[in-house]
Amino acid sequence: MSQEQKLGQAKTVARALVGLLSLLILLGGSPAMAQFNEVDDLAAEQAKEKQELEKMKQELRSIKGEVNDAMRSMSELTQTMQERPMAGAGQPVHEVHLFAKEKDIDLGGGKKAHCLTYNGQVPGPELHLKEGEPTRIVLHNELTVPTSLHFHGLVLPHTVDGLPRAGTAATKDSQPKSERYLRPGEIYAYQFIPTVQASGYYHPQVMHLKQRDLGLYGAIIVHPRLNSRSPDQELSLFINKVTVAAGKESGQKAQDVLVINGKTAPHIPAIETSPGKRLRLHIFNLSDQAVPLHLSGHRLEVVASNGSDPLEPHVIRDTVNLNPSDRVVVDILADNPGVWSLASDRPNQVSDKEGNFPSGLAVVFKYKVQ
Ligand SMILES: [Cu+2]
Repeated sequence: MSQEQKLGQAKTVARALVGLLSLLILLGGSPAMAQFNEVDDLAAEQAKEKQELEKMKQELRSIKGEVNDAMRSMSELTQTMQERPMAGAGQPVHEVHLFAKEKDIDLGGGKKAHCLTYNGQVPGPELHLKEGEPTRIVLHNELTVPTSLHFHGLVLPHTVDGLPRAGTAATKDSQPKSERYLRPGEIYAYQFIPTVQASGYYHPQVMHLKQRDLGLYGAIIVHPRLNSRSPDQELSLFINKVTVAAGKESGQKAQDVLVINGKTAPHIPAIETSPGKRLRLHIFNLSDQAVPLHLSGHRLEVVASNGSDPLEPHVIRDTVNLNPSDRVVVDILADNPGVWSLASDRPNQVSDKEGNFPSGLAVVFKYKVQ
């Protein structure tokens, strides 16, 4: 074959190949291109997988972070709980001074009674303590007789509650029995860390209970450290019976008068609230009568009764019955504006012997005018 012939043949073969290639391209790409595409797809897939892997790693890292946070919170909580018995160390001390002294108290409507008081008021100051808070209550005896102090409803060491008693520092066993307590003019400090939430009241210990009847009492409330639902308003109500002595000059007859916080109706200050508020009342019955206490227009949510743990679910009542010495904690949702009454349901407890109404156990419960 000549050189030209060979060239012509090669051209023909090349043309045929080009034709075949064109056909293959038309049919969906050359095998070589197909291979290239596969490689591209694989690379893209690998890149995608890599991205997803990175994303998963990131998610894992964030989960790990969350787990670490949770672990940290758990260990902090455990530490706090382990530290509980030692709570209060290094904290400032909550100090309160109580002065036991005699005073004439106006029960309202000209009725006066000679009372024993803490700080010149009946009831004594309302004390608000916190779980774990170091507390010092200093009692100054300005009475003419010995006294003592008991924290009713609080769980305290024997070495604190009801002191002073025989054998303690402030007293001597050689002293006559009546002299063993906090003598007139003496001062005694009660130091403790409350560890359990409580709605209690302080008063002289059992040896001196007559002093309580004469006015020596006041609320002592221990608030929990973690409060899930705190009220907007909180107040304590002490129901008691006070004997008013006959007055030669005034012509006043001796009589028993039922009082709430040292006042008889209609002279008891009204409880004032606003729509939407949640009120918490700590109610103590120190009288010798059973009192069915009813609030009109509202319902009472009984939160605790006689030192119970907070009752869950709360019991709803429109009347709470308080036997002598009973104490209850009730919440009220102020959702019915108007002027209402919180009063005993027994007629003889809301009027006096002459039939005058209201007298005794009735408090106005009203909404502030806005
Ligand atoms: Cu008591």
